[in-house]
Amino acid sequence: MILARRQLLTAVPAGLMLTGCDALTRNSTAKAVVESGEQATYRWQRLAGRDGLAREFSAADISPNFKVNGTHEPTNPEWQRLAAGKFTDWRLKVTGLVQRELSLSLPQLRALPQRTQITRHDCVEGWSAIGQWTGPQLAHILKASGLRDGARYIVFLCADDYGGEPAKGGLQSKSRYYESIDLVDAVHPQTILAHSLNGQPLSTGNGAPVRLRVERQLGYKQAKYLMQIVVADSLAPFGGGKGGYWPDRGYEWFAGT
Ligand SMILES: Nc1nc2c(c(=O)[nH]1)N[C@H]1C(S)=C(S)[C@@H](COP(=O)(O)O)O[C@H]1N2
Ligand SMILES: [Mo]
Repeated sequence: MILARRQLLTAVPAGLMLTGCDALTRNSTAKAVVESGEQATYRWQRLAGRDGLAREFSAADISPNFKVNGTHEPTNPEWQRLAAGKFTDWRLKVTGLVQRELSLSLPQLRALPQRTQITRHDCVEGWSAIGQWTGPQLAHILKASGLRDGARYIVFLCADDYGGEPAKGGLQSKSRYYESIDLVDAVHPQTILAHSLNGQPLSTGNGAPVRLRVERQLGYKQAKYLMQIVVADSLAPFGGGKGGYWPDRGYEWFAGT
């Protein structure tokens, strides 16, 4: 199944691999093929592999340079102010269908049990990088907040406004980056809120101070510059309603690898 998915991605003619995360969506045939692959992968993971782990690598496999993609540095004044203060005032808010709202500082996130994992990040643009990520499991945070009836999705709100590129379908305006996952991925052991890459605090480019790692999905799901987590029963109220910045522009919401 995993191989079939990769073959679908690599089967797209090189000429379609232009720039940005839109390469696949420029061709409707390629899009249809990829969409059927996405749905098959979603069903496969949900029915057969709920707890299946993404492959983990050894320290020797770590890429010397983890490419920065998408936003390189948020221009949002609030994020700029927090960065200038070394993120001591940064708080991750956890709101929505929770029993207790949370507001977590970096030291609080670091005080939770930590998971370190060396995984491969695959971007739809056609590049990959292997990195070692460290942070608390999202499951621990959701255990602390509790979930209320109706909770179905975890939505991640980021600090950056990313500009839509004219060639893409769907919404084109500059808008806030966000992403979302279902509860199966939310409680998966490899779903962490990473504050470190290769043993160092996240660089600005790689998503400081904290980013999502949801290792069984593609690069665009790995939301950087996290500000808030919302537990929701529907994706309709967020952004363009499709569950993420790139899903609003034609990408699959479930981006299984
Ligand atoms: N907030 C935010 N998260 C983001 C992006 C972004 O532009 N803004 N780009 C996505 C894409 S397409 C990829 S491939 C990865 C890139 O992460 P990196 O810069 O650490 O390589 O982040 C994803 N998460
Ligand atoms: Mo990407």
